Amino acid sequence: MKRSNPGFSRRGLALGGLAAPLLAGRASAQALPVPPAMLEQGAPVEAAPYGKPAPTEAGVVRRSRLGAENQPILGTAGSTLTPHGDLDGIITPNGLHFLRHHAGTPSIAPEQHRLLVHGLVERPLVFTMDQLRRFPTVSRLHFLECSGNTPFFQQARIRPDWTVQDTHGLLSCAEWTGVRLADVLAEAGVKPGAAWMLAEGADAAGLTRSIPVAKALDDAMLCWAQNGEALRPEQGYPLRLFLPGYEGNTSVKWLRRLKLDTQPFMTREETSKYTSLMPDGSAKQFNFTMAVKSVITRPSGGQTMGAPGFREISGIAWSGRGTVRRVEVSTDGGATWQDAQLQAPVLDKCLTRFRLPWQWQGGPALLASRATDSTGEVQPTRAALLAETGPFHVYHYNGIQLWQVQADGNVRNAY
Ligand SMILES: Nc1nc2c(c(=O)[nH]1)N[C@H]1C(S)=C(S)[C@@H](COP(=O)(O)O)O[C@H]1N2
Ligand SMILES: [Mo]
Repeated sequence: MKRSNPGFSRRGLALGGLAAPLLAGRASAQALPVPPAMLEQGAPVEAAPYGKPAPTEAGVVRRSRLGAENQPILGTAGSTLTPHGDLDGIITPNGLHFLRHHAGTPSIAPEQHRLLVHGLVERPLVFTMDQLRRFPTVSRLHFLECSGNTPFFQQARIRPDWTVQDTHGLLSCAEWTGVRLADVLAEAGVKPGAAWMLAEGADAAGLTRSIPVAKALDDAMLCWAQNGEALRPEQGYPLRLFLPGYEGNTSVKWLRRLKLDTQPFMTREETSKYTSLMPDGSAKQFNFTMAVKSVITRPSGGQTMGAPGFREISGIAWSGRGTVRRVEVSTDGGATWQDAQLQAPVLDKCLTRFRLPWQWQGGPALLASRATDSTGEVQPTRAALLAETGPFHVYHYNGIQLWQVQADGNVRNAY
């Protein structure tokens, strides 16, 4: 079941301006029927030991990208996407955090889980979960984005019926809790010359990446909680590495081993995969940081506008390099731009919600958003990005997303 335009068509607002009445031609309060109340007792409190969304929200779910069904991928080596068109604010509920697995979700008993820290350290150490929890704890809000989010794809494979879930669903944002990796490494004692750290997962993929020790000592975390509760099994229970602002692949789930050395380890995921082929035939390797990016989530692909009048344009912006400084919105395909409001909090390497009031006249409109981050970097157009990267690029697409509002009120993907 798929909801088209949740919350958007429902609000058939027809404001003549922000100060005008919400709904033109509404009846006086006395003539309005009182909304019905339930006379019988509702479901008992014990019926919901762990709360779930209302049954009528059952269409707000993760799913794979439209068109991906035809790709010969294994069910354990796949991904499902966060439905950003149905969400608001900046936090992704745990049940809707996107999934990307290379060999499915392993089932790990936390009391049996161990983290080995070895290589160029004074004292090789093995930690239990209880021992890790004795370090000082930190909680931080950060986005996590797969570098394959928003595929480059040749124009022919891009579908006009894609929603923001299809185009930007390999992105989520949560409050992550754990310990600073720097504290754990201090316990082991980093030896001089240690410049790279291997991080290895306990899943069947044995996913391994080389991380600069500078990042490990900066803001890296070893996490066991997400939005206040234990990590979901799919997010790496009982322990995951979290590297704020880095491509999602490096935040190794089900983390079991860290090894320090002078050189990168040249694993499969950083040689044959997760590199970017450039037009001159060379490949970008260790391209970690996610660049500045934004997308309008409402109105967006698959939604319908309803009656002409007032609409709020709303979306999310983020940068792996710092905070979002500015988001501009265009309703004419980039000919003119207006500054959107950034809703607090605006945090480091975190989703930022932006909003802009808009009068939709009822005709076609081409919506776009353009973010600038705290380093001054501006989100490029698709054309500018393709000119720079060439046709073989797969990862790190951060181009401006266009949504076509049609005269009939349907919204379509137009990038
Ligand atoms: N051990 C392990 N870690 C992993 C993966 C994996 O398959 N195995 N997938 C990576 C990829 S490609 C991404 S984008 C993120 C996705 O994290 P999520 O599933 O919690 O959203 O985890 C990364 N860490
Ligand atoms: Mo990924």
